[in-house]
Amino acid sequence: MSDTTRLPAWQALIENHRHLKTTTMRELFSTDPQRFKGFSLQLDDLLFDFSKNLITEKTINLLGELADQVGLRKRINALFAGEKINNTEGRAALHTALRNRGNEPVALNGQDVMPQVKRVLQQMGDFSQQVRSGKWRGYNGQQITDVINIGIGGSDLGPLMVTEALKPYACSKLRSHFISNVDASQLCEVLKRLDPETSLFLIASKTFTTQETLTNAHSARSWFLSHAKDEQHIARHFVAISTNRELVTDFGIDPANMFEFWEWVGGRYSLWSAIGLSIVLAIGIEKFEELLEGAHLVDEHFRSTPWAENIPVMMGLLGLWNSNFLGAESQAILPYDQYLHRFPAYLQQADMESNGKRVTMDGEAVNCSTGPIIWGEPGTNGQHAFYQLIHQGTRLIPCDFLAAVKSHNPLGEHQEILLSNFLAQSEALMMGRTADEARQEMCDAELSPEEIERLVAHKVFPGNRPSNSFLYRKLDPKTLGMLIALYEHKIFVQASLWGINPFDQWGVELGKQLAKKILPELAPGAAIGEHDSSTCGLIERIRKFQS
Ligand code: G6Q
Repeated sequence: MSDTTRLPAWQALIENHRHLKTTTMRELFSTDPQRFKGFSLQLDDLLFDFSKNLITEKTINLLGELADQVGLRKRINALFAGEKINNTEGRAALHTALRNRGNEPVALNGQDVMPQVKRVLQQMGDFSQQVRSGKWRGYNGQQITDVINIGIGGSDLGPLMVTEALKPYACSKLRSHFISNVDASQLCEVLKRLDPETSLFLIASKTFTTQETLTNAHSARSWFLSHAKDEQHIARHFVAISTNRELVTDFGIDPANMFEFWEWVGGRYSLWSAIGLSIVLAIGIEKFEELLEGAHLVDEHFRSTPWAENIPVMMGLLGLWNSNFLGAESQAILPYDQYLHRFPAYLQQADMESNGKRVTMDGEAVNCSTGPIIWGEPGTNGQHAFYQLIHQGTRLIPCDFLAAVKSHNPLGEHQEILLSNFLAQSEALMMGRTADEARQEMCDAELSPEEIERLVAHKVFPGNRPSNSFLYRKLDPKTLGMLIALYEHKIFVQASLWGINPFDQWGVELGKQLAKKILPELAPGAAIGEHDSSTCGLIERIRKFQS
């Protein structure tokens, strides 16, 4: 794996950046009235405007050359071809097969995976139809009213985010709940509101070994049995989503109630698989298929479109430009769409677990910063909280703004107010406000000359701060599928540019191992093992308060 920072295009980008440092986006916009046209792309109902970045056509060409020089086309082909691109785990990453809506086969080790993908999708559709229609009943003959997904990480964040985002399409007779944290407070608060006779638990775990999920699943099972009394009733109230048939059976779930997926589906890329069962129960199989169609549309776009017209490729390249050349350390995700309120948290895992790596696929140290810190909150709330730092702080924070033109809840002027704020923020970040403009404004407000000079530095906005805008007609399942797939591929593009493996997550292992070692030490009277003095001190304090 060659060092990306030594490639000719990287060196040329350094030069390009040196040149661009002497200009501003404000100037670039004023000298080119066609800038929006040149730096925006359209796919179906979605518009991607990246004109508010510090780039010229030359930058875009050089970024495209960088993509060529790292062999991005080959990487994309390998992804779709089911090659074992997750080299540290010896696995393919074939989430694109889960949303393959065409008729073409998808081969993995010479075998078409599509028949099994379609079979599970059919099983999800049949099951959800039974539950939603009231045919599937609890042990006392009552209809199911509450669906509780128990899972964590990739087995929680995706389905939770999508279920929230597509609430307008949800069945009003079924309430959705998501339990992830091993902190019992989350489970107990939900159980308080449930009736065991009408509750359906989905135990979502790829491995079926995850400590948090199994602890929550066992507690839910005990709670259920304390009411139902008979283990036979479990079959009507617990189903599993997993790759591990044996452990599912050991837990007491009938394998007939197991929804299968496969090792080639990474946890954080799994909402398209049986892990999406909670979504199907909420919105029905037809709407779920529309979500898959949106993602498939982006897959086709991603694998066949030239770099300069390829939205996820441009997202990846611009992110790299902002991080590695302009020095940005984070990336804010700012949906002006309340239904997307879990989107930043979902992307936090998708991006940070994928690209939070410091060695290349060959184990060599990387020579530049990799995955950005992803964070964000819906607008307009964030404007009254942290935007101050984005506008006038010392750090450069590229922002992704997302908005739907049409609201699911048209009410008075709400949507126009929301959209005017969406537009104003990216304009303000790009334009800023000069000292002269600030002076003029204060002069118009009849402030004294002394007061104006005292305040002017505080009223200046540096501007020249980059952002992308995503504008779509309405947040429907297809559009959501497109948005998620765009970000998934953006992450893949960046991993390819940096030469890292986005599909493993060894970084989560060490803490897990230590927690297993510490757990028995928290028992009364148990010996405390060898730790640093801070950890020992904390353990002793816990034990003191426990007693
Ligand atoms: C995602 C990660 C991780 C995983 C959880 C849950 O890519 O691998 O977040 O999804 O640790 O794992 P299980 O589904 O196996 O319980």
